[in-house]
Amino acid sequence: MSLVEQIEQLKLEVASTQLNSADEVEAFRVKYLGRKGILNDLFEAFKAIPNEEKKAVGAVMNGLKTSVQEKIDEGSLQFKSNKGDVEVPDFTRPYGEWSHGSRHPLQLVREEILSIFERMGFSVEDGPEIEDDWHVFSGLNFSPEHPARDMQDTFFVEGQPDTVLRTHTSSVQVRVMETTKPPIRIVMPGRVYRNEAISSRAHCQFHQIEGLYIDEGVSFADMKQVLQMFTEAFFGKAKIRLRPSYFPFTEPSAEMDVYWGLETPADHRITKGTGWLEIMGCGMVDPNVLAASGIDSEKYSGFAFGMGIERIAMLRYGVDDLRHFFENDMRFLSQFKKTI
Ligand code: 2NL
Repeated sequence: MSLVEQIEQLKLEVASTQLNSADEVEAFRVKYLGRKGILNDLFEAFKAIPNEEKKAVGAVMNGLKTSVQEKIDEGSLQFKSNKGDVEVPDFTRPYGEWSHGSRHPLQLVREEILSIFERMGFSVEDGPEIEDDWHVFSGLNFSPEHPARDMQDTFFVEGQPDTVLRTHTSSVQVRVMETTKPPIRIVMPGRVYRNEAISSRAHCQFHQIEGLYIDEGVSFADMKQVLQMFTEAFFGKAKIRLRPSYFPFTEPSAEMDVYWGLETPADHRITKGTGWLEIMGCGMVDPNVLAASGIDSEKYSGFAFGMGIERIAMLRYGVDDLRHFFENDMRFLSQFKKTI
């Protein structure tokens, strides 16, 4: 029998072999591929044949080797060895690298502010961002020619002159006043829109928290006390001052400053050398605003306030550029990770 015939014979044998256990697979492997196995014998014989026949014989030999290997692969897949070398996972082990996300700094600040007011008896209200003129302007004592109604300042829904993106969250407070009998004690967080076409970098979205407190006999002194308690709870700074100001929806109106101090160079920079920082606007709700929502302004009075969350977050975390809040750069955001 020639070498080629011998190999062809072996191929048939391999093809008809049935491997029925892991042991049989291993025995088969040793028989064919072992150090003293059939393929090594054939290789020895191969060395002796004339050079001009080597190419043809080599090809048939390779064919045999491939079918042997296939048989072994097939068998070992079917009869996986389980002689204790399979590691059984310990399901009670704690998961190793659990990477938690982080909450957005604006969200952290928002939650902290809300929880301070909730502890003082305020409840949180929510409302639509797409509003009508009444809830954003007219119901809040804005005169028909007030500049905030200008296309330059407010986004209008195309073709619908009565539909705007709210420019402050007071619109929700109007909705609550229309449907609720005092006492009203609410805080209203949310996104607001301004059409600030000053530069391509200008931001058109901001976040605000506004508050409203209406009851019989609510005074300016009550407002001052509530805002002072808030400032102390949030910033840990107790000294505030109120400066006269103007808003269409409050009378009298004021800006509230907190005494930040002048200890570090940064304090000098952010307070422009004064030590004082403006935190929010506030005032006694204008009787016209109460009346517009059907609240008896002879019987009830109230105060309201509003602050920008971005500004407060910049102060809290020492962020020097508003754009960090909107770019979603992981190097910025991951600094607000809390460990659980
Ligand atoms: C600011 C100033 C303020 C209000 C918001 C308000 C709401 C109602 C009635 C009266 Cl329903 N007033 N809100 C009052 C004073 C100031 O915000 O600088 N915000 C960023």
